[in-house]
Amino acid sequence: MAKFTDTITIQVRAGKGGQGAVSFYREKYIPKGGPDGGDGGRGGDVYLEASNSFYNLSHLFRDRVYHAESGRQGMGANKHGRDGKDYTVKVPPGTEVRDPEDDSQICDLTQDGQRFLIAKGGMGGRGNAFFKTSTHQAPRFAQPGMPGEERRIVLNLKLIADVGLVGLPNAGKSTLLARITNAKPKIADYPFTTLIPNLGVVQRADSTSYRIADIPGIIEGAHRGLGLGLSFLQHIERVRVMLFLLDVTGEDLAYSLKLLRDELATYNGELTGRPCAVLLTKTDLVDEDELRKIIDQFPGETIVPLSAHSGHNIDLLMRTIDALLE
Ligand SMILES: Nc1nc2c(ncn2[C@@H]2O[C@H](COP(=O)(O)OP(=O)(O)OP(=O)(O)O)[C@@H](O)[C@H]2O)c(=O)[nH]1
Ligand SMILES: [Mg+2]
Repeated sequence: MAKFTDTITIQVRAGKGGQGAVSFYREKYIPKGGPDGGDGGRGGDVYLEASNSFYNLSHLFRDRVYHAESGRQGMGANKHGRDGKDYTVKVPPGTEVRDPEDDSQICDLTQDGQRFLIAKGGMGGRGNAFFKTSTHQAPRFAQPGMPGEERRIVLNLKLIADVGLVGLPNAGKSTLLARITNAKPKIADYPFTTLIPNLGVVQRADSTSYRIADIPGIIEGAHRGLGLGLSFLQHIERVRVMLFLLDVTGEDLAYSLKLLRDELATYNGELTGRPCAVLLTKTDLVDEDELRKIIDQFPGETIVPLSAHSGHNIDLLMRTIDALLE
């Protein structure tokens, strides 16, 4: 299982500028040539770039320094030092960057290919040729390169999905995700099978698509850290549509729905105002009469009874999601 990393602190350091050269033109029989020390190269910059090739931050190492190359020294014969190469730290779209000092947001990388200059390289130092004036023909000094910018940053991943699946452990969230998207999450008959959020893409016939996030199951007291806690809820903070999954074989489903909503509200009151539907899962395990009684417990809700196993009402679900997304 791929390691999932939500938050990581790293350091970035841009390249130092190269030292300017002190050099004098020398040739046989010309004892006193003028200054010809070239400038140092510019230090490389460090960029952050969002890339769809990454789903998490596990390719990065905590507290490691990611650095760009320094500029090279200037040389004689007015040769400038080479500029340092830039360095790009790639992150998944949905990575928010914060300053650990005051927790302010530095940038939010949401789109594939979006880049941000996070540390600027130092200027190269001027070589002594630069300092030659009419009164000062032979300067014996050159400038040092300037240091590159250096900072600590916090990368905070919030998966970008349009639809979030929320439910108690074992409700059938991952099974549904596997049924309707390209994702291959782990599915098993025990709670807390899903330990890390899964993301799947639904391809519509008209070749448009949307993304669904399946997060670990939520239990009562999650906001106090019970179960896997609510930390994973940050991944559905930005979804537009919320789907609450209730296993029809479970006890007191109306209470379960209230519990899910209460836990979400404790995390972020705004979440419960989003368009949502209640999915009654595993309908293949109950008969029609039982199902009728269960549905009647949810007046006023948008209900989709379905079975990811038999495929019952999966088409209705897809239409319901489309309507909610609109
Ligand atoms: N009969 C039946 N079983 C189902 C259906 N959907 C899921 N299950 C079973 O329910 C169990 C739990 O499914 P998961 O998809 O892992 O549930 P989950 O909500 O992702 O669980 P956690 O990740 O632990 O929160 C598995 O044994 C599934 O095979 C269904 O439509 N019908
Ligand atoms: Mg799961």
